[in-house]
Amino acid sequence: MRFAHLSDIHLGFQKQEALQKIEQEVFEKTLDECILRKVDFILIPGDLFHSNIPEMRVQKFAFAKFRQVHDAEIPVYVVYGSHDSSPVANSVIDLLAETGYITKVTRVKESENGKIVLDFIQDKTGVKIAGFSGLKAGKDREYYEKLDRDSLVSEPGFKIFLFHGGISEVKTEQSQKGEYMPLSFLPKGFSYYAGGHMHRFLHNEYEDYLHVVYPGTLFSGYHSDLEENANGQRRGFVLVEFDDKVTSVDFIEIKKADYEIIEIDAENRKADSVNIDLADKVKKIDAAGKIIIIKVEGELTYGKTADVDLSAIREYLSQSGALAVNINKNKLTSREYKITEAKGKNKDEIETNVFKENIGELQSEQKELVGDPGVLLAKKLLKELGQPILENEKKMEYLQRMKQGAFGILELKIDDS
Ligand SMILES: [Mn+2]
Repeated sequence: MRFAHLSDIHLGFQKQEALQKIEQEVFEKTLDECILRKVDFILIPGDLFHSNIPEMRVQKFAFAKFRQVHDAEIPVYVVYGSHDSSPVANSVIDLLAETGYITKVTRVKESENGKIVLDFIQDKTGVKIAGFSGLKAGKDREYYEKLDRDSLVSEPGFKIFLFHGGISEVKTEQSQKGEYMPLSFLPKGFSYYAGGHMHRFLHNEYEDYLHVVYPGTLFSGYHSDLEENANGQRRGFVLVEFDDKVTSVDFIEIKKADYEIIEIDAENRKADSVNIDLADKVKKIDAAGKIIIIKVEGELTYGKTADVDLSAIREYLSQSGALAVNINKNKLTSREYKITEAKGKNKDEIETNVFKENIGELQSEQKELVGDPGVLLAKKLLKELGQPILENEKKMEYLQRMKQGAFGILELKIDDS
């Protein structure tokens, strides 16, 4: 018998059309592989979708695919991840569960002494499955602390535990940031621990926890995943063969795109020299049909970060037939103009000091933009733009309101044509 384990697909994450296409294709190809290999069931421990309500385009292709899996009589067992759950609203996961295409694993009974008792689901193969969803920010720990592990440990048979979250013991230096929980939070003695959340494939074995496995993302759920793809990180799902215990755990690679990555170290350089270097490196690669990742980091000695001009590079690359261009200059700073940290007793004072220090580094002939008037103006703008969207307000209306407010403060007329 065999089962497939996939996670962190983050359907709906991609914004560029070419990348959306790949996101869809790797998902479909993976489930096609599951059908082709006649797996007995599929496990998805979270972040199947990037948000609890992804756009209709995404829901449509996901439903179509899960219908095929359902028609092939392959059950799909799911727990929520941190991305596709919502503490207050329904999730597309719930719709898929209502149609019967997937089964939500977490069956919680709260016992009298405040312990959380989990029930098992039994698959037609006889395998017993229990699991815990990933929740947002800090809630996980609270629930795991209340988890009644004894009842889970004492259950006989081939058992699988589904979970979504990082484990301190499997964490490496390259692991993503965030919260990690101790391995001991998981119930001991299961045959397989199907993890989600870690975006790279990991298969670890411990004394009381055989086979703690994370398949990693299928394509990408963070921008850094694309960077890792470009640097050769394999992506795919996990195929597990078993009888009364696990007999093999194989990583099945699902390859979809070709990449080129250009990394520029801008440390101690001038913006102009970085631009020349970039143009040079971009001309040397064959961009056709590939995803191009550009990463510029370091501290410039001269020129603003905006002087590192990537729009021309983007234009050149798309004309050379690049499939998509992903640019990251989050870690690019400039000595000439750098946001300095400012202290203060309260929010208002900190804001004033941040603006004072940073505006102090600027020169402008427009007197209202510098000095004390500049600080006042910046604070007014910040207050205006800090307003949240109103309940029942449409996004377009909100954007319009923000624009009017901000332009009003700047005493600029807006062209609404
Ligand atoms: Mn994820």
